[in-house]
Amino acid sequence: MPHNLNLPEAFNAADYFIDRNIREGRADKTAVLCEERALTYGQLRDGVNRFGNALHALDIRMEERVALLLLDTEIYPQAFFGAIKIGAVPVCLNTMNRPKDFEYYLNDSRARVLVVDAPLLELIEPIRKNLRFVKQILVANGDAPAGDLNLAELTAAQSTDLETAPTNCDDACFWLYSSGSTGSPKGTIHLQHDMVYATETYGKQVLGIREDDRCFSAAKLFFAYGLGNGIYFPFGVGATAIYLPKRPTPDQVYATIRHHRPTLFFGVPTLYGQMLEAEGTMSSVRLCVSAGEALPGDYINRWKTRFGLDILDGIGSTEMAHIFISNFPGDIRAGSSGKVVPGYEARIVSEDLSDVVPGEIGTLLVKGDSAAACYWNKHQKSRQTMMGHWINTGDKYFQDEQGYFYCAGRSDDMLKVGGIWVSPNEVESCLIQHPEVLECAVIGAPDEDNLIKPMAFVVLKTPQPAQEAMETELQDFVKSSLALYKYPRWIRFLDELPKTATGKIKRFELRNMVYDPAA
Ligand code: 3UK
Repeated sequence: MPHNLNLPEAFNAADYFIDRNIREGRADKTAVLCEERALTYGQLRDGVNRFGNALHALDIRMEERVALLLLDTEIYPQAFFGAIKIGAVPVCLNTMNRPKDFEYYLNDSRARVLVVDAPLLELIEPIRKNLRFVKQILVANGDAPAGDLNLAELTAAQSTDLETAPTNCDDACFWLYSSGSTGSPKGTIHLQHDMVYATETYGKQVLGIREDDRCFSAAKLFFAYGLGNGIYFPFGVGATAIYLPKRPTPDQVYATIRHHRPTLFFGVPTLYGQMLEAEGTMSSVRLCVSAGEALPGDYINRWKTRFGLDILDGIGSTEMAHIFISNFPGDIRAGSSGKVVPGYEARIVSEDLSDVVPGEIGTLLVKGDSAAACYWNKHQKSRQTMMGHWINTGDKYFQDEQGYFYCAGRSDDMLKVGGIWVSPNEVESCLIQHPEVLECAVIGAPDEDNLIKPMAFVVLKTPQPAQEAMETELQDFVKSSLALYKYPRWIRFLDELPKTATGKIKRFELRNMVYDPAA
């Protein structure tokens, strides 16, 4: 057995996270709260089974992909585990992306079914004719156009009995797309046992998650982070999940907390920053978690002063499914990512893969059985990242003498913006398409709270006196073709970009201009 969970070879994650709760007597316990709606574990199981039967009716087989483009509602876990229960493989898609991104995900994954929330259907219409493998679109939470099927009508006609597919504990279970600095996003293949491993390690041993917890993740379910917080941690212990379908503004988040009274709260650093500026209560919450990018230490202190609550910062990744290095309750170092989560191992290595000494910066490698098997159809990238048992995070880290890990940037140019990847390359390729742009370069620059946002350096074909108007025009240009969070928050116009003798842009000089304005 490659992992130490003692799972049987014949294992299906939907049986573990859904049916087991029924066998253990939780049929009448609340599994999901969403706005004014509540679903018991019994109702959740029925919904999962109906969805699985609906896929059977559409002739979906084991191993085929089922793409989910869904808001955070009670439909999400039903579709996710309904697919898994029949051995099909849900692919969770980021709802903030643009139509051409979805064309890529759907054709790359070869998903045969797409389940889309009615308000998101407009993201699919422009590329519908380019979808080479999707044979049926199911519309959730609203009307379906001719040719598509209404999910509620389809599932209402199905039985609530469904046999679990005979999957192996090492079968593919779900995919998430992860972006890289160059090339296309990578379909990251997670196995049936991965969610169990993350629950047993981070979920139980860091969060101490219990049956009476109520989990509210402002980070959406389509992120690896939100998927654990809102689906497999709560269902792994028979707890209750709280979903917010709307955009997680501080007001929406505080209102949800007041209404549904979570005990565990999960957010990204930018949200904590916004919540510190807004009115609200956290009175029901026992513990807060931050991940996605480094949490400014100042937020931890201000949060503690205002609410008397700790925020646990921890680093996780799509490839590892969830958090593998974290601060612990009662053991928090503001500004650090904390210590290794039991069940994982971490190394910081130099270029020759030898371990560095404490204080020295190196590349962070991590080992643990929630690691993805590989990337779909990306052999070289899989080889570079999945190094046997060790996964290369691409992060630069150092460890202090006490064993706390500190983030020190990336080994590629990738940026984390509001906890989500932005590839400077992608923003540059977009900007260069503007007729006035001769050359450009994008780097990360700190905002007033020291959180990173994209900044562009642009050389115009003809110098413009009205730079502010041009800045707005270029920002709008990026916003119109890329996901909103990717646009450059600042644009600086230069006469030329600093380059090496071989013509490569000297990004470090651009960074110096930002961090040391005198340079
Ligand atoms: C960075 C952090 C400093 C780091 C994620 C929790 O973020 C998640 O997954 P992604 O694949 O990105 C992974 C990368 O993000 N990062 C994440 N957390 C931190 N850097 N401090 C942190 N606390 O570069 C990492 O390699 O989007 C987070 C759980 C599951 C996740 N997938």
